[in-house]
Formats: sequence, C-alpha cells, structure tokens
Amino acid sequence: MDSFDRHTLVRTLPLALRHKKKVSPNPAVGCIIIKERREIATGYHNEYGGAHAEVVAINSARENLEGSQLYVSLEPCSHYGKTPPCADLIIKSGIKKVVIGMKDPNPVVAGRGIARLKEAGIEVEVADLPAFQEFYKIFTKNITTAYPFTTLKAAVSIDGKIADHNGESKWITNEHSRETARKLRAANEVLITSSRTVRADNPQLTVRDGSKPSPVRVMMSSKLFFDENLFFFQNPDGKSVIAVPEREKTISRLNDEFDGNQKLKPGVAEDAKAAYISANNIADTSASNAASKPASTSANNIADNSASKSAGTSASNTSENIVEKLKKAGIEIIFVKSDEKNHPDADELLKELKRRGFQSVMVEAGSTLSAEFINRGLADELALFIAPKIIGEGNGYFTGLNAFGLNGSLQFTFSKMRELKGDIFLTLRKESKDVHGIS
Ligand code: AOF
Ligand code: ZN
Repeated sequence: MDSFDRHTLVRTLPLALRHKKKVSPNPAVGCIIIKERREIATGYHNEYGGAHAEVVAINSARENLEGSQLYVSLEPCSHYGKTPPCADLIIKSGIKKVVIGMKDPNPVVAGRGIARLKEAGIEVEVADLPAFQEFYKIFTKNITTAYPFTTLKAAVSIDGKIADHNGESKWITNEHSRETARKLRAANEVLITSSRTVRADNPQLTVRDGSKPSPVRVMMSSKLFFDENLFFFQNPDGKSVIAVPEREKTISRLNDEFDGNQKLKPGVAEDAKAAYISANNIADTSASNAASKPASTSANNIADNSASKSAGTSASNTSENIVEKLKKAGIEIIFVKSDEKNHPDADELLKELKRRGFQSVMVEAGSTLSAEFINRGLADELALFIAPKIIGEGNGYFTGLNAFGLNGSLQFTFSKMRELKGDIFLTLRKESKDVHGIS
C-alpha cells in the first residue's frame, strides 16, 4: 500500500464521524472514491438502519465509476441486513480496487465481503492498521461477545498505590490527569464503582462538561442502602443505578411494580462517535476545571448511618423505606446473581448491561473490585494515570489478585502513552488472539 492509499484510507475515519444521527450499535463507517487521483465521491453511514457508507458514496458520484478506487474504513458487507450487500453494489459499479481499513468483525460478514470482491476480480487491500482496530474496538467487542467493552481506570503512584496509609486518595495525580480522566468518563456509556468507593471517597462520577452527558453510574453493592449525604444518591442528572444481588429483591419485598430491571435503557448513552472523539482528544486539556467541593461526608457520618441501618431498628431505615427513598431519588435498581462472596456478580452485571444496549463501561473502583475484574478476565483495557511519587504504605492498585505466576501472567500491550504535565497516562489492551485476527 503506497502512502497515497494509506493517507486516503486514514481520511475515512474523520469522515465516518460526520454522521448526524445515532449509528450505534452499528459501526461508524466512512468511504472515499478516487479516480485518477481525484476524489470523486464520499459517503458515511449516517443513521442506524440507513444506507451504508459505500452506498452513499457510490450514489453520490457524479462521474462514471469505471476503473475507480474505493477506500472504506470497514470491510464492505456481504449480507442482506437492513440494506442489500455493499459488496454487490461495488462489483456492479465497475470499481477496480478496494482499500479497506479493517476486516468486519461481525460474524455474518467476517471476510465474506472481501472474498466476494476478490472473486469478482476486484483488487482488494486490507490495511489492518492499529488506528482502525482502536476505532472499532467497542464495535468489535460488542458484535463478537455478550459483553460491553470494559476499561479499568486507576490513578496510581509509581509504587502502585491508589491511597495512602490513612486511606487518603485525593489527590494522587495532578489536575491535568483528573481532567483527562473526566474526558475518559465521557467516552463511556456506563461507569461502574463499588459501594466501598462511594462511601469512602464520595466521588461525583460526572463529566462536568456541559457539552457531554455523564455516563450512567452503577454502584455495585451487596445490600440496598441510601445515604443522602453522598453524591451518588443525590443523583444530579438522574443516572444513578444500584446493582445488588437478587436476594435483595426478596429481602426488600419488591414487587413487579417496582422492578428496576425493566427500566434502565441506554437512552442517555453516547454512541461510538462521541466515544471516539473523546478518547482521541483526551490529552487536549487546556483549561483546568476546578472540581466542585464534595458534600461534607465525614467518615463518622457514614459509620453512623450504616450502624443505624444494620441495627435495623429505626423505621426510616427498613428495607422498604430504603427502596422508597431510592425510588424518590430516581435511582434504579439492577438485580444480578450473586457471586460466592454474596456480592453482585461482575460478569453477570456486564452481560445485563450489554443486554440493555450499553456498549462501553469504565470501572472506577478500589483495589478489591479492580482485582475482581482482572481475575475474572473482564477488563479489555487498563487506563492508568501515573504520578511520579512514592506513597509507601497504603492501598495498592489491586487487592486479591490470583497468583497468575510468571508463566501464567496476563499479557497486555501498551496502546497509548501520553505525558500530562508531569504525570503519565497509559492505556493498555489485553492481548487476545480470539476474534478474526484482531488482537
Ligand atoms: C458496511 N458499510 O456503512 C456499515 C456496515 O443492519 P445493517 O444492514 O445496517 O447491517 C449492519 C452491519 O453491517 C453491521 O453490524 C456491520 O457489520 C456492517 N456495517 N457495513 O459495509 C457501512 N455501517
Ligand atoms: Zn454494507
């Protein structure tokens, strides 16, 4: 592939992002047609269920396509879906060469589009550049598995600590890292955290940028509880969800009328476009927003609350009352199977979120839940903000990791590395040799 081909192909990515409507769960696709080194047509998939990028480009060309070259970010489809196969239209149009960013991971296509073009005598080149794998990582994970794409995020010192010996974690990384972390939140549809983190850190878990919606916050908890002092329960944008084991359903005597499981749908979810833009502009942080002050939630306060809850004597803290309060605050409940420790099962929760149409999840929790996601093989990507300090005694990034051993160690590859004014932002992808040659 010469540099002209490569350059033109890479231009299909920003083109793919021009769609005006939601294309998710379909991928964003861009297409450029070149004849004698002149661009004669462009197209992009504009809307879920609408024409594919190649169709738009071919139909908008004002010149005869005989002998032209088509550049497309994703393999042309070979199936009758909501629209007829793009490969057939390309063959009919007289295009002589097709340059493709990445093979379509969708099992109904998965190379069949390429094969069909080749059989018809069209020259086909597949670039498989890392930029395309990155662009389609969320689509790839979702179309090939029952899980959403899952990122595990942490802010650590160089000795791998996320809090000091007093449990203090504000702040390990600098303001630029924290601003970038908020942008990373905006690139995901769901944020998962633990009740332990909500109680200890009282995180806001919002994007704090008027132009982008905050993701849905899901708190994993072994029990239903309510604490108005915590940001999570203040639910500023109506997107807090508590995920508890199914047994809590009986304990709290919930009836079908209030079955949180029926409600949460990704109406507020971002699509691949916003996710990509956000993920790629992540380090472009100029202004640093001062984080608004968290509500005063002293450790004592929390301890008092939970003490009175577990005592279960006060009428205002019965299970039914907690459910009432959650309901009033607009907080939804997801019931999932429990794991052997009586916590909501992380694997089941991810699958449940996927069933509801959520495609991307970021986990922002403490060392125990982070280790759980690693032990269960649920993290596709690690997003690590590293501050150049040694904290010493304190909480590590992970607590309770399996003994993988050197031979069984989980392998990651560094996919991005950026300096954030003294801190380092690293993203690492889990190595997998599974889907259609995409690692
Ligand atoms: C293309 N060009 O622009 C897109 C493709 O339900 P349908 O018919 O829209 O098909 C959706 C599948 O088609 C989707 O999962 C992916 O495999 C492919 N998307 N293919 O050739 C496009 N958006
Ligand atoms: Zn198509």
